[in-house]
Amino acid sequence: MVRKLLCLTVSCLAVALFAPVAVAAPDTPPPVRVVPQPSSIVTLPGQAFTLRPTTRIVASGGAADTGQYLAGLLRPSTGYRLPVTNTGLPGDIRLDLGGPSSLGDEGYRLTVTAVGVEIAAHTTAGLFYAVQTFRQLLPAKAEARTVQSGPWTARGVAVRDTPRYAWRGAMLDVARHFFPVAQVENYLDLISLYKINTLHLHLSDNDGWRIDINGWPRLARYGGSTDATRGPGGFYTQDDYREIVRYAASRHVTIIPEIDTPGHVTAAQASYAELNCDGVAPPLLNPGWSSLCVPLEVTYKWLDDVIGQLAALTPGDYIDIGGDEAVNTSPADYKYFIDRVQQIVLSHGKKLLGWHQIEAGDLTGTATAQYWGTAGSADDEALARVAQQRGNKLVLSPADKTYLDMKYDASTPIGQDWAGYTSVSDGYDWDPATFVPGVADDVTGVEAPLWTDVFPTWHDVEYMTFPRLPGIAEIGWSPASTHSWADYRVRLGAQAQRWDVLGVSYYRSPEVPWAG
Ligand code: IFG
Repeated sequence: MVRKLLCLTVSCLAVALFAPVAVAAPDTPPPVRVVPQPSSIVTLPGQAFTLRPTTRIVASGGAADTGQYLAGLLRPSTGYRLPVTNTGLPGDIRLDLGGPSSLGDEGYRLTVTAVGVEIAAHTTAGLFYAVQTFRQLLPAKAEARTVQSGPWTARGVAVRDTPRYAWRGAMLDVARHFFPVAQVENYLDLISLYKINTLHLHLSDNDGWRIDINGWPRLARYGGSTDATRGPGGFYTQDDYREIVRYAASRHVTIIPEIDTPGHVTAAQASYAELNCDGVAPPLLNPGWSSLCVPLEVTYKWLDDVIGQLAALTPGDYIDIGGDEAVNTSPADYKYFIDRVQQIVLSHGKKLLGWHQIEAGDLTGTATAQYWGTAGSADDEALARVAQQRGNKLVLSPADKTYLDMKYDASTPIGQDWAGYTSVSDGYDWDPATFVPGVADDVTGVEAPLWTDVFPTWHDVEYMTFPRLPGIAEIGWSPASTHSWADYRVRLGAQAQRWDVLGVSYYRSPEVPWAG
């Protein structure tokens, strides 16, 4: 009563009239805004977990590596010891591999309450994905590499999460412009933040050959000596490639190497005259379309060496042989070539992946076609149906939805626009189950290619990747029922604070309500 009387005074009225918008108290944990949206997430009112200096990460046996990974994420920003132990107490973070098999290869359960964090999964990939979700519940400054002030509080949630599609990919074109191992590993860190599990490396093209092949030393040393803008080029030694594969596996990402054939081969043909039908090596960066010499037997000896060495270096199931834009290869030669190269891939114990034009060949059922047609393209859709009839799976990379080299809009300073502009909402608002009519059951996932024909710098790579890649990641992971641009744009807006802390260049699209 007294307070009410006092509040009749002018000052109190003034405060009441001009009180600032309610600003969250400093220790209010951030709202729950996770990307990709989990298949089931419930916030627990009144519950919150706070990381403390005494907090342990309880992770034993097969879970210990993920425990160490989580500790590595949080020690620098919190300054806490965060020991990884076998036993724990209330208030600790527990990672448990005893989760039910119903969680599948990548699913997990995450429970965050005042008495601790419980993570359960059936595999280490599931534990890893739970960690990606948990880190998004903490303040963005948890991503810092130097000690920040707390508090380190996350709102209480109960999550049970499993992915919609098995294949959630990114592609980095290191042929048009070469990026060293450290930057590929940086990309792996960023894509795995959003539960992407496949990185397709476009290792060869007209403009460059980027992987050293024993017995064919000029491929990398000469074929990799420049790039699409006549820059210094570069290449991966086989040890470099092994390191990329190792690092990718530590982020639960499978590497798929692409050697683009029979087109896009100028760098290889410039390196070895014998790979040319006329026995004459073209100049590097020779303009125009190219084609391997299909009738020449040495072409297949060369391919067997290249594919055999890549297969030995690649734990993943797939070798990608490209197959796109074979403009200078006759249809008969193209079909013959696809059949030959498929036999080589299979002979090295791998499955064949290629752009959807490969369906012109007699593919076996284990091949997968990567669809890059734009919306409503009848010829491309016809090849997608051939894939379905053969039992080949489809990975969807429609150029007008997933090509990260497309400009956001007319004002984008870099990029291409042959498939049109791809705004953040354009890249998000589509469904792989209906994009190509009639092949829904054949779709194994999605992939976002970043072509670097016109991107010489790493800033360009990040600026074009973010903020669109998280949308492809959500399309690949989250249930179709949760798909909503109105909801997603708010959750995406909350990612910017993390990218600022991580030092990621990104386009602040006017479509997104950027938080902070
Ligand atoms: N298409 C070419 C790419 C690249 C791309 C740039 C495919 C499968 C245009 N092939 O996309 O090499 O140049 O947007």
